Amino acid sequence: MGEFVTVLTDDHGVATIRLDRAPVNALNEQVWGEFGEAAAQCTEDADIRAVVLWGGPKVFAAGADIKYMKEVSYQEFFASGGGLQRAFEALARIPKVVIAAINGYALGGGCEWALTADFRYAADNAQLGQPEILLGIIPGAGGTQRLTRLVGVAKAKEIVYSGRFYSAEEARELGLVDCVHPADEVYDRAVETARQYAKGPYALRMAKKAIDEGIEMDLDSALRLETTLFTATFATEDARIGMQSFVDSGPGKAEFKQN
Ligand code: DAK
Repeated sequence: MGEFVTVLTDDHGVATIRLDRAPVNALNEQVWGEFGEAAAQCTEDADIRAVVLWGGPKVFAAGADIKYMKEVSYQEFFASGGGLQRAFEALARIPKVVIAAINGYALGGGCEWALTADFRYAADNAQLGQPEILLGIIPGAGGTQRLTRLVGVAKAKEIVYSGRFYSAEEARELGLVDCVHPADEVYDRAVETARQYAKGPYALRMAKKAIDEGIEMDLDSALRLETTLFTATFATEDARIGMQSFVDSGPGKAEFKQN
């Protein structure tokens, strides 16, 4: 358990990675270290089958701690070797379904934290953006890369160049969030969906790997990766369970063991 980042798992195999650093969940070096530990726990713990990222009911995260960051030199950031990117990379690589539940602000590094998830569920009061340009810097933990892959080049440029805040509804239109819920429901909705995925087959891991790693490759290599992972699903018990269940009882009734 970290001081600012905790992992709480419910009875359905859904872990919540909760950030709690008042007043606005600003990210400092300690937070990104704790994100890395939380990502490792969610990756390695077999009882965790899906994950929700949450900053609590008021604010998701207002970005890197500017009061800390303004004292950091080029040499110091260079020497620390991208600790935040490494933590976000570890979160993005969790081989389970991850959903960000966003209340309030998700700005800068906060928006980039949400970009490590498979899906973003926003509260109707959420505001998202990459305002780094207004500080004289650029996004440095996925806001020029994961964002671009998610919403496309032109929309990413608009978000990054303008530095403006987007309402939940605008963010949904841009493709930055997947759905918008009332603020007091968004976390529960994310958990509800995560519980559904938590019952899914081991093949969900293969699907995530095929999509996330495939998008970084040329098409031919990506299709080969897909073939390899498709074939690998036949080594799982879940594939036997899924196909036998279809033959016996029709579609969608299989109860998977996740192995
Ligand atoms: N850092 C530190 N303190 C912050 C903060 C932040 N990001 N955001 C807000 N605060 C503090 C405010 O200074 C204020 O503190 P006190 O004055 O009470 O001491 C308190 O939180 C409440 O803020 P406000 O009074 O401003 O409250 P409002 O409701 O009026 O506005 C706001 C809330 C979140 C809209 C506003 O504070 C705001 O615009 N905040 C800045 C958002 C921002 O620019 N975020 C991007 C930060 S840059 C890295 C890679 C990536 C990054 C860093 C490193 N490496 C590879 C190493 C990421 C960079 C960023 O995220």
